Amino acid sequence: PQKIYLSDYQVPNYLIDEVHLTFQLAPEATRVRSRITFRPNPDATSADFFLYGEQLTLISAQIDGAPVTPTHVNGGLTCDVPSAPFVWEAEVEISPATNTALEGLYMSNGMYCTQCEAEGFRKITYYPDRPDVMAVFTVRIESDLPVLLSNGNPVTSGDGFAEWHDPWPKPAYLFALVGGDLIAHPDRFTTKSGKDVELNIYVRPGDEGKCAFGMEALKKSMTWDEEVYGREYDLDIFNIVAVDDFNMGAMENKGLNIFNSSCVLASPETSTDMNFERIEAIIAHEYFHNWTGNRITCRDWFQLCLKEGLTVYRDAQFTADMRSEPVKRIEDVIALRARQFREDNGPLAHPVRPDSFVEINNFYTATVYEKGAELIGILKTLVGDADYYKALDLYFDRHDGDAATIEDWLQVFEDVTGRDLSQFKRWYEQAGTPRLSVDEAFADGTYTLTFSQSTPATPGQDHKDPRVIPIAVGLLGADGNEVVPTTVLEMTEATQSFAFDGLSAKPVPSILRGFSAPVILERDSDNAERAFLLAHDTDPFNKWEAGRALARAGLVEMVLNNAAPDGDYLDAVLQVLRNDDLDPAFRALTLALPSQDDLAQTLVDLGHTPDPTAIYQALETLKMAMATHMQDVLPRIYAQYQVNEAYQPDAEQSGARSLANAALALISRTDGGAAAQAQYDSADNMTQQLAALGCLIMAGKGDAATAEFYDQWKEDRLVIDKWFALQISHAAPERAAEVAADLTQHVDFTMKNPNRFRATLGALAMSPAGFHRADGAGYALLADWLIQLDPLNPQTTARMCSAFETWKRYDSDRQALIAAQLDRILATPDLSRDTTEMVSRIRA
Ligand code: BAL
Ligand code: ZN
Repeated sequence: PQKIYLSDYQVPNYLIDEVHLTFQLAPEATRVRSRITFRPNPDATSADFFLYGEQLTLISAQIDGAPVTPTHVNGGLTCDVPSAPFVWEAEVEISPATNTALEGLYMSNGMYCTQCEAEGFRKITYYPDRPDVMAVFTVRIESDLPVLLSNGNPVTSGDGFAEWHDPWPKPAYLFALVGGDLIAHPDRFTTKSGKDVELNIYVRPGDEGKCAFGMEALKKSMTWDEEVYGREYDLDIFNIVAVDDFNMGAMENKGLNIFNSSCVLASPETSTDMNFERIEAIIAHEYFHNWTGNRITCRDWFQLCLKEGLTVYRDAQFTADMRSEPVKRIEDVIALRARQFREDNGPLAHPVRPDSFVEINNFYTATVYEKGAELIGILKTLVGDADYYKALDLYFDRHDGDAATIEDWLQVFEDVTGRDLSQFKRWYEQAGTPRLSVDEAFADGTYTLTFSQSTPATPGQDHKDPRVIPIAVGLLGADGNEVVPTTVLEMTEATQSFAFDGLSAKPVPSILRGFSAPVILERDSDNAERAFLLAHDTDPFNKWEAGRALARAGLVEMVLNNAAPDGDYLDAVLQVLRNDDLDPAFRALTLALPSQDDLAQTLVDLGHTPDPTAIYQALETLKMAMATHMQDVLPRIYAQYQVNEAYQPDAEQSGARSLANAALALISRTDGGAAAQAQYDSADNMTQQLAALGCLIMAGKGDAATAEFYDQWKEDRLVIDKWFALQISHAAPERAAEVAADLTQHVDFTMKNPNRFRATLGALAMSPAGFHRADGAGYALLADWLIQLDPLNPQTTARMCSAFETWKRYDSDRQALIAAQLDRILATPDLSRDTTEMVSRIRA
């Protein structure tokens, strides 16, 4: 497959002023008529006219009203065109009902919907489908369906048709169309300048009771963006539509956001606290894209992080403001390490701004999104809050209506601050997670920290230059009091020392507070110091981090040397558990152990080959030790943190439930599942019902509840996704592959729904001990299903191949088994470009 390079970027040869589209919807024969006013781009170096188009049947084409016969070429068509502005008209036929790739116009449960990012619009009509070609769209939809939606404001509608006009020029990837028998959950919002906006969440009949939370989240997001970034909404209407079959979480189409139903529908009975938090964040994320993504878009797909990193950063700020800042930071760092560090450390590592790709869909990654967001955080730390917001104001002023680049973004900061950001730019260009090692010295009242940074080679990048790393440090005295509050050290060299004067004794450092940069801190520390920081650090992130480091160290000893659970760890965590002054959500996070995958990577970093079974067993042994060590306190905690008020998915209640459920998980290891059964029987919300079911399965008492759960929820597809995933994630490792295989035979399993596919095969891939079973059954099952899914849905198939990205960590037997599966996938006839690229990169 052909690689595309950032360095080959050329401006478009033709620009567009206006686009008129008419859709006559029919499941297998939708007609799309386009009328596009083109003009030559004065900056272009070529007059060639090329329109992308895939899976289209061209019915007719005209230029300035005269029929033309374009030449079909790979991926589109070319045509002789006038040298002055001209009108292109075409009619094509497409088949939404058979579009299982869920890209372009497709059908989901009788409803028409679209997904055009990144390059789906070319499956709708012939078009210069690239983000730097922006146009004003007018859309007419003809269909008997009661709800017909597109971007922008409604113009007119009548029996069997509706017209929409979007006054804001946009690239084709932000186009959207929906047609269906849908019900609106309506509301209104008044912007700060007094503009009245109609809001709707459209859902299929039966889901209308699950919209209220999403609507509140939308209104909160609109207010927050006005208050924090000064950004107001800019159309008369904002529509959200929930769709069951969707490859991503959601999509920020101008004025018509389309959501995976799992990312918008919520009710206490069917959604967990985590679901609620995630839905709030995704609604905010898509809404915030209206400015960071839509009003200012990307020049080309290499700049994807320009909109995604910034928008993830903004949604994280929003969640921190709505909920708890430290808890959000800890959750984000756990996810960053689990997904992005893992990616950065393996064959799929790529820069936050990649410089080449075969299939852009393969670059909607944790690196582009989450590391991209970390880079915004670094920049904000380096320039300070005031200059950050000044730079953002300038960015919105200067680039409103532009298709911009990372260079444009950095220039704004350079202009506001006078700083040279060329070294910072390396963060966008160099893949890999920097390792930061630390030496310390104390003499004559001066404490010196010496840091060294290095980044391992990544595919295609052997050499790495030092980056600018903001290292937030605080120092504590032996009595636990802070002697130096948080100070940001700006590291720019490969090795650099920083001195703190006037200290009466050697302090205990708290380094990388708030996780001030996405690096791996390599510091020789001992358990006494970790326990000290867990008890005394004033920085909540590093307090949690100390507990995690303590847990990790003990678990490594258990895996490698068959050590007993570390008593110091058990005591330290017990102190945290008992401390009612601490936020319950924070305590729950401290009680949670590093994941199997985290431990596998830790062992690799220490020079060992991880044994997935040994890691699983060490975690089980430690959990049992925690359950017995804390036996006297756990029932008190469990009882104390029951919520007696009506269910609210807010930070306070969900924090209490998370601590109570963490206690329940430990109690269930010693009480035979009695407490979990009681909770299961009385639960009136999904957070408690699902937690109890998980505990029952782990206690070997889950059969009856698993069957009951299915009977109760069999009509609710989102709850049944949870039912599929939980049985696999909580299965004993030796049984996980069989449980997953059995569930693929269940009447409710379908490969056509990405959520269900991920709930089944994705759950297996995310259960390391089960997935990495020594006989390769997990690998074979996943490969079987990826091979079956690929012809239907290449995008989801390709993304799920990342399950294999850690394969080189493991022993030679497992590597051989995985290599055989990767080769089998690659040898599949007609394998998609998406999957071919992913598997080839992993296999390399
Ligand atoms: N732009 C794709 C979905 C999202 O990041 O919001
Ligand atoms: Zn986004």
